[in-house]
Amino acid sequence: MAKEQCLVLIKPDGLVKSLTGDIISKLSETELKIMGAKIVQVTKELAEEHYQQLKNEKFFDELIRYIMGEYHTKRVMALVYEGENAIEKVRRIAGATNPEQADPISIRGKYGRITTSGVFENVVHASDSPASAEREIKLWFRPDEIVHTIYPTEEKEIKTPKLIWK
Ligand code: IDP
Ligand code: MG
Repeated sequence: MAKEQCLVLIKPDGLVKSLTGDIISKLSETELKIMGAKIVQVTKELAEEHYQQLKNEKFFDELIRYIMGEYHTKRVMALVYEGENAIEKVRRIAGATNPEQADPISIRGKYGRITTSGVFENVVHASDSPASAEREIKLWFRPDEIVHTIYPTEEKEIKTPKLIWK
């Protein structure tokens, strides 16, 4: 089995409930390596791009509000995990999409809930295939934010104003 990557997001409900430590500890059982990690304030553009495949679902607008942090805190933790069978290992520990159907000892089973308005607050996101992992990692991370080059890169001269310390 070849080395695989998996994008993990700790969603805003996970951050507001201070579950980041528990989630990262639980995921360490996989013995996968973390290759990148950061806290992100999710824009509408990023949210819609991330969940592009679900844009025709009736829950899409609420899902976008949820991942942007409108219900909790405007922060998401994004992590890149790498290792053999990474996607299956992470998704097994994450649990089923519907937190009420998730194994009670999985992350979603333990900490997730469905709100009365029907939002699946399921605490984490995990890529579901190598192709979606590649698409998602490239969406959430720049090449220099990951400790080694997973996907081919190129050097390009880009002149844009950059925020620096004053
Ligand atoms: P996954 O996160 O287990 O891969 P997807 O089908 O890719 O599941 O759905 C992405 C996210 O959309 C879910 O994690 C959940 O937050 C939300 N979602 C999926 N299905 C439903 C639903 O039936 N009702 C409300 N939210 C849903
Ligand atoms: Mg998915």
